[in-house]
Formats: sequence, structure tokens, C-alpha cells
Amino acid sequence: MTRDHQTVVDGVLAGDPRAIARAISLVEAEGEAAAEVIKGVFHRSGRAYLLGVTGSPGVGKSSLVDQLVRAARREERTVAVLAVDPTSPFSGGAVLGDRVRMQAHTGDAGVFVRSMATRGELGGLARATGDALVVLDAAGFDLIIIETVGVGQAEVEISRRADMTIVVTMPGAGDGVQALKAGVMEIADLFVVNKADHDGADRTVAEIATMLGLASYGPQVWRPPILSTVATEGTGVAEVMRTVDAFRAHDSADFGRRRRLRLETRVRQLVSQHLLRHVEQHGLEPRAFAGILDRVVATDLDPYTAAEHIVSGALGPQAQRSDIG
Ligand SMILES: Nc1nc2c(ncn2[C@@H]2O[C@H](COP(=O)(O)OP(=O)(O)O)[C@@H](O)[C@H]2O)c(=O)[nH]1
Ligand SMILES: [Mg+2]
Repeated sequence: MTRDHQTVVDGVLAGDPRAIARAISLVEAEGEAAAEVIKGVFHRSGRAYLLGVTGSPGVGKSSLVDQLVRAARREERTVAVLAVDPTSPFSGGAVLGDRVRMQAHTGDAGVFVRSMATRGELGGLARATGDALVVLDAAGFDLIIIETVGVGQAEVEISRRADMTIVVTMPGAGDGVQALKAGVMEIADLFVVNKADHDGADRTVAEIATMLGLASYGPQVWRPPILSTVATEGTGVAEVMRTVDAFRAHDSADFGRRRRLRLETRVRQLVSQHLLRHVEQHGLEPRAFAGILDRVVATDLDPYTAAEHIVSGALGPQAQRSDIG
């Protein structure tokens, strides 16, 4: 490991905010440095509780997260916030509002806030988020809150990394229950109807309750509660925090199972990444891939056969060697 990376790793383990920020930038870049950082800090991870907060833009996720941070700090728990917004990293108002809210925490070493925006593909963002969570976990934060915009598959995937997911919505036709149906419904452990100072909050609560009523829950199964909040005023936030703790207590047996599943997914991802790199670097003569692709493009060769050919060409000799030795 380079001295620079060792310094970053030591800083993360000591909880130094600048080192944590640098480590997250390195894992975002997804290069050799990302691997070195994770190798250096991983042994200290596995203790933080990961709370996902998801919902459409503007429902009040960041305002709620800010309140949850305050509540956690009052209990002297340390908190890191990772805001993942793949939609528009510089959408003016929202970002400005976030900045103002988060400035309230500057100078508090028990709070760390970081936003990650997409560059390019969402799958990469999901991967980098996973590594960023490992960094924050190893840095010793008790609670890590992941704010994501709950619209697409990648965001749902990111929130699957959490131990608990809060789905936030607000009253009003545009963002009622309809918006929730598209995949985020299943991942909710708690529903929050924010902006309860607006008209129609009770109706939105009732709609969600009706929809949940259609699903059947066994006696031991957690039935997602539906709470209302006014995040800008902090109303209802204490109840949200109590529910988070209640879920955590209820769910303690699943905590380890979920963590195992997350790590399994990560190891599998890395295996395929390594294999692909191996195949590309060692398995093929220069230009051979382009040649094979030319044949696929000309419908001379189908993609399945092409892939089988490439992989067996790349792994064949080595596989034989390890059979022998
Ligand atoms: N009236 C009202 N406005 C709120 C409430 N919560 C958030 N807002 C406002 O809604 C806007 C979007 O909030 P924000 O937290 O940035 O939403 P996000 O995009 O989901 O993170 C901001 O102008 C907030 O001040 C609430 O409970 N009531
Ligand atoms: Mg936000």
C-alpha cells in the first residue's frame, strides 16, 4: 500500500473527517486505491446501523434526515449521512437547502455529511455507495443514514443495503400512493407521510394503510407503521426515532442474515469484475476481442458462443494447471 493510502486508512480508523472524505473520493473513483482503502479498513466495519431514507424529490427527505441527525445527537449517538442523488446533482434549490441545513452541524465531530452524485452508470454508483458505507462504518459512526431518491431500480438496490428503510411521501395527488407502487412499496419498513401540515395527510395515511391491508402479515411479521411528520418543525420525529429503535430490536435476528447477503453480493460482484479483467488482459490476443465482436456484428457468431469461446480460451490452460497441482 502506498504511504498516501496508508495515511487515509489510519485517518479513517481514527475517525478523522478529512481522511473519511478522501477515502470516499477514492472508492468513488473505483480504482486500485478503492481496493486498498477497503482492505485497510474493512476489519473495523460491521457495527453501524444502516438506515435508508427514500422517496421522490421534494417530499422532505433531507429535512427529515436533518431532524433524525439532531435526535440521534441528543442521545449522543454519532451519525453519518450519505445522500445519493442520481437525478440532478446541481438542482439549485434543493442542494442549497441541504447546504444550509447541514451547516448547522459543522463543528460537531459526531456528524459527517457527504453527498454522492452519479457520473455515468447507476450500477457504478450503487457499488461505490456500498464501499462508502464500509468506510463510514469502519470510521465508527453508530448510525449511517442513506438518503436516496426512490425512483429507479438502482435506488431500490441502494436502499436494499440498509438494515431498515423509511419510505417518505407527502400528501397530494402527484406524490400519493401511486408513486409508491413502483417498487418502493416492498422495501418499506416504515412509512412517513411528511408535510402533515398540508391538506390531505390523513387521506394519504389511510391510502397507504388500505394498500398494506391487502398484503397479509403473519403474527411475528413486522407490519410497517405509517407515521406523519412535519419535518421542518420536527413534529413527529421522536416517534420516527422510537420506531427505528423498535424495528431494530424486532429485527435483530435478521441483522446478521442481511449483512451476510450484502457481503455475498459484493464478493460475487468482485469475482465477476476480476474474471472479466483477467479475460481481457490475459485471455485474448490483442485485437482478438474486436475480431470476435466483428463476427457477432456480422451475425456469424452468436453472443453466447462468443462469450463461451472467450472465457474458455482465457481460463482453459490455467484451469488445467490447477487440476494438476
Ligand atoms: N410545509 C412543509 N414543508 C416541508 C416539510 N418538510 C420539508 N419541507 C420543504 O419541502 C422542500 C423540500 O424538502 P427537502 O427536505 O429538500 O426534500 P427532499 O428532496 O425529499 O430531500 C423544502 O423547501 C423544505 O423546506 C414539511 O413537513 N412541511
Ligand atoms: Mg434531499
